[in-house]
Amino acid sequence: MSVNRSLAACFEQIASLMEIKGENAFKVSANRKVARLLEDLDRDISDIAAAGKLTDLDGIGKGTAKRIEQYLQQGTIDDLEAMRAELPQGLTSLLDISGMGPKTVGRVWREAGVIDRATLKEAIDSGALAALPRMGAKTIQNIADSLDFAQRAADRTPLGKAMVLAEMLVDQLSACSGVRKLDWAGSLRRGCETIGDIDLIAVTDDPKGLVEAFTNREDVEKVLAAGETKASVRLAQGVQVDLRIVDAAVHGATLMYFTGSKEHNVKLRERARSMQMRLNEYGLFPDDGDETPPQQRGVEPVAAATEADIYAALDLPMQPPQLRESLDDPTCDPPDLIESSDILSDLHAHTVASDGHLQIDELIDAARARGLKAIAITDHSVSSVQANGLSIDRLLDQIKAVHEARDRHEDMLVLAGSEVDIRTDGTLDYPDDVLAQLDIVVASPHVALKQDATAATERLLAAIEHPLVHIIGHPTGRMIGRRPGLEPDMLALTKAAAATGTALEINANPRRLDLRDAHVRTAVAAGCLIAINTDAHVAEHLDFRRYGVLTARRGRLTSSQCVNCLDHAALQSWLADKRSLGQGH
Ligand code: DGT
Ligand code: CA
Ligand code: CA
Ligand code: ZN
Repeated sequence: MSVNRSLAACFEQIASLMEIKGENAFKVSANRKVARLLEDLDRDISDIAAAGKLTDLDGIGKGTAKRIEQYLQQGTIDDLEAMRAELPQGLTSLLDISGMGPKTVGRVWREAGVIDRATLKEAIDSGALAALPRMGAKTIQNIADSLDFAQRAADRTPLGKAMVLAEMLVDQLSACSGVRKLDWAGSLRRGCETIGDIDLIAVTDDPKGLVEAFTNREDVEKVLAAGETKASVRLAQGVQVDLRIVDAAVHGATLMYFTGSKEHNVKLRERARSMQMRLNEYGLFPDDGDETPPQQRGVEPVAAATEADIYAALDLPMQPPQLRESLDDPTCDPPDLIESSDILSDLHAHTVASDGHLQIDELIDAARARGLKAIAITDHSVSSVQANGLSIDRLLDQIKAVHEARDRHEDMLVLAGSEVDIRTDGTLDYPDDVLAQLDIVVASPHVALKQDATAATERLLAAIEHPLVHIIGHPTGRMIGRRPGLEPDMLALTKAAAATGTALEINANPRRLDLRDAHVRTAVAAGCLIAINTDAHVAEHLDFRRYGVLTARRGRLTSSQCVNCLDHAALQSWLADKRSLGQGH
């Protein structure tokens, strides 16, 4: 599916280049939407093109379809090449610098000869930027700081890091006097795998006190803005945080607006318009045709206090934040999404026997302390040499040790398992007679993660169809922001998994989140079972569960399709049935 990604990057670039050149905003946003659609698509765009169905996709018109087809045939898009030729190459990298909107980028390019980050730095240092009209010292200092920051924090923040930071901020700021509500919104509330910035929405009796407490924090590296009801800071941890303070009466409208996504907001605004109403961050108002924003004219909103009120007034089902992305239809009733409290087991965790840090009993205690009822001990297999994988003899000893532990912890279901390496050719690392002695088998790819898509599909299909395998662990092996991992045909994998009763894992480690949200959506639609496991190596890793649950919810998973929600009896019969079914294959 790498073609989807490279095409998405092309459309993203078309949008940026048009913006720099100052072209029509509607056309810019149409191209950006195409890029998102391609990113999230769960099928290969070339298959859709081959079937002549490109224009069936929402947001793809004839012109866009032509560009896609040209890219698929020639590997380039003429329009994009022409735009690129008109602009210096490094210009787009300036857009990632806060304070450098496309207009400014266009301007410093034309008026000061800035063509990339290096020449921007030069123009700042030489005073060339200061010599431009309407370019104050403060603006330039801001750009200089942002440039510095951008170089340090080139990437978006992983969900796991942003969530921990946001929790700390909410905890500490909630203690300020007068604070009645404090929530995070934005991509973090939607559970996206990476976060651009953290958005906080507060209701307080003392706005001034809260802004002060927020901007005076020790970990604030720079205050970007501080007003009466909003402030933005950059934390030393490399993340920007926006805080907005609102009246309790409009809390729902503001929370909803800043939760986004932008695309979801646009759909809701259109819905409001079709019902002769107007929706903004202050509420849902009757549309009286007056151009001045209704909240400034004292117009009473139809709904504003809670998100539920606004959805109801729009005659829409309440949408959970994780289903507010561009692919989600706000008019559809959301499924009863899985919650953390539905999860009863963790079926992939490591001990000191391989590369974990816990003894078997410590791992069981840590799982119990987190409310789990079952835990599978799944250390690495023989060929994972760096991870101290178990030889067959050591594995047999480990099975014995786990079964002894099981007898010491009668309240918990303790399963003797293994995380068996799926070798490059799809075969497993232990012989079948050894695998058959395990209560549970998680099979995962660890090496050859740059394998081509066809080989990757065959490799994973072989593991899925293996009668002794229960779960495919981190199926693609990707690491967010570090390596893309395998790019198998997910539709084929999920169909095979559904047919054989094999579960595909959402590895909840926030550096992995593998399956990713779009893959989960494919898997849920195919009807295959999903596991949400933490792959814990220390006790705290068991808390990664929530990131897996957010990803699952973004993929529309309900508890009925998740093996971790089975009680002891149901889990044991799935483990046994899976094998007896497989034998007859
Ligand atoms: P991020 O921070 O890049 O991970 O993604 P978000 O979704 O948190 O985006 P952010 O922080 O720029 O803005 C928060 C939300 O505010 C966003 O999801 C939707 C809303 N929003 C911001 N700008 C616009 C806009 O221009 N139009 C609309 N309709 N909504 C916007
Ligand atoms: Ca944000
Ligand atoms: Ca923001
Ligand atoms: Zn593992």
